[in-house]
Amino acid sequence: MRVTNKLFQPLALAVAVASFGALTAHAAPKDPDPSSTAYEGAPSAVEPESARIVRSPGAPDLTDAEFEKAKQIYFQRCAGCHGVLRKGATGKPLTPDITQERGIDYLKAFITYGSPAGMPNWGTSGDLSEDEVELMAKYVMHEPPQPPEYSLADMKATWEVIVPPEKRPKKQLNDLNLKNVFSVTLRDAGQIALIDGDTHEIAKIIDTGYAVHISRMSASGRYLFVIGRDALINMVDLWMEEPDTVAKIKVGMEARSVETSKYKGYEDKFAIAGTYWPPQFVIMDGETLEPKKIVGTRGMTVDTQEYHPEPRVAAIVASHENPEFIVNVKETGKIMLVNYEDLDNMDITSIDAARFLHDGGWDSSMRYFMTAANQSNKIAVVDSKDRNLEALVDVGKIPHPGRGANFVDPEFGPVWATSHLGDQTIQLIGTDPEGHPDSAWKVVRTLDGQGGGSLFIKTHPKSENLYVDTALNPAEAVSQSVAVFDVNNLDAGYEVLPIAEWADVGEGPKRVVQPEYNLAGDEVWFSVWNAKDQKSAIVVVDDKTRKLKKVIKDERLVTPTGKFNVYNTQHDVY
Ligand code: DHE
Repeated sequence: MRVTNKLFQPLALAVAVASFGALTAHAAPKDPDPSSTAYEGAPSAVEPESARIVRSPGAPDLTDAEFEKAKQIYFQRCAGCHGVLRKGATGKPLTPDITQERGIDYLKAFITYGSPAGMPNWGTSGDLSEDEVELMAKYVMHEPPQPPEYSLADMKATWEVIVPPEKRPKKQLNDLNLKNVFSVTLRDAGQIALIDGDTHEIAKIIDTGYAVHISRMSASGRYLFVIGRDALINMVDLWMEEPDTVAKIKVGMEARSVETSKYKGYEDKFAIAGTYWPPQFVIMDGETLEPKKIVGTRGMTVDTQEYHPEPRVAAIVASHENPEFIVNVKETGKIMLVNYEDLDNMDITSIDAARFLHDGGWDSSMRYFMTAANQSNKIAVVDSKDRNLEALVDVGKIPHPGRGANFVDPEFGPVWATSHLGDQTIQLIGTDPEGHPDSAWKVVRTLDGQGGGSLFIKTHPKSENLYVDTALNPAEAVSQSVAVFDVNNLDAGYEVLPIAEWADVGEGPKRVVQPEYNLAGDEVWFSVWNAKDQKSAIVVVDDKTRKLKKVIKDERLVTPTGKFNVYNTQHDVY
């Protein structure tokens, strides 16, 4: 099987690389980690037409039509790893000083055959024709075309308050048990589903941005914020008779993260969104999304201290200890503590962590922010109270915790755990410097899971189970099931739950992704993520018995991925 289905872009490569094993006619590169390549290699939401062509001395000339075609291919296939400006991210830098020195034949061979370090074999896989390989080799010898910037005026031009605050309900007008509602990402439909956690019924489908990504809750639990990869934010009022979008804004060309202020006295006051392009974040009014303050993230890297023109904004969390947002700046490796008390005299503390900051979450005390510097194979620990770096912990290959999982290890006390994209391990880091000083900020235990390609890990304060997905593992049996450990008996190993089999949705990749608990902590929900034109489902597991409780099937559930329980997201319970 070769997947060329554009509707299923982010996974196409993982599936394709995995299936090369069976197709011996194709010489697949010895990619040690196909899952992570596929994950990072998703298409960029930046519109190629918007990027200005720069013809460069020393590079083979291209016609305007060739430039346009190359830009399309680049933004679709390459920008996810090499960056919009080709300064290097997961993939190597491809600036003309480097590419012109390598020369056209070298570049053609590289694009055709790939590399053991993870560059896909675009030519031999048949994804790019010989002409396209040559075109891309010539294209990368020119200066990277730069997409436009995005200013306050640009944002304001897209900003819409659909229902102004004074016209919104004064109390909840529907009879949903809001604390147990789930906002479910319907990725390729550009929608979210609000699912009633008590009845397992879809309460409402709401249109959102393109390739919608995550949901976050306001501190009061009333407003739901949803961001698409196209940087469109929808603010949904859950108190309305029929919850719906009350404000929206496009904050850039490509984005992944949104959050709202949670510090005492600032509940629902501000929202923040970070963008991949342009590299910046914006602070907005928490009730209307009016953009207030844009801050650029371009600057020097933490290690070599060289200028990076495109440091993307990854995870953002709201501090509970100070009136601050904590912002991961991916390519420079800096964590910014952004104080929102006085936006005209803004106080920003920049913490040097490690490059390629990505996702993360709080420890159980909600004082320490634990975040993955994924390609550096480290977890950075930020003390949000003292406002500094507490530790940098070496972990396995490409940690990917989501928000991580907090529980009490029988031997080492409170721990926060991460799984990995690049290996099969789950690692537990001690998080209690007062009560268990010997374990603090150390990997105290390493568990073996089903395999690499793990994206998310989850438990709940009321549960004794720790669930680990392996959504991007190349082996079907592994990507379609999850491992579950008993947190009181970790040495006993794991049980495998065949989630996709339980869903019984028929053909397709059916990747099982992102465990999420309900309010009571007695059910855990999994997405069975199929292609857009195939059947997907949500599988609800009884946490006590680890048995199937319910399969939520509905033709409106197109490509479900992330699920965000209102209460758990509002209170950072994980
Ligand atoms: Fe995500 C969180 C970036 C691909 C599902 N993802 C995040 C965060 C970042 C990020 C920075 C943390 C946000 C925060 O906490 O503020 N994701 C990226 C990418 O750059 C990447 C690798 C490639 C891309 O081009 O987008 C990517 N992500 C994916 C997927 O393919 C996933 C699996 C399916 C999908 O819906 O697109 C996916 N990402 C998620 C989910 C979360 C997330 C479900 C939130 C997890 C949570 O529990 O909080």
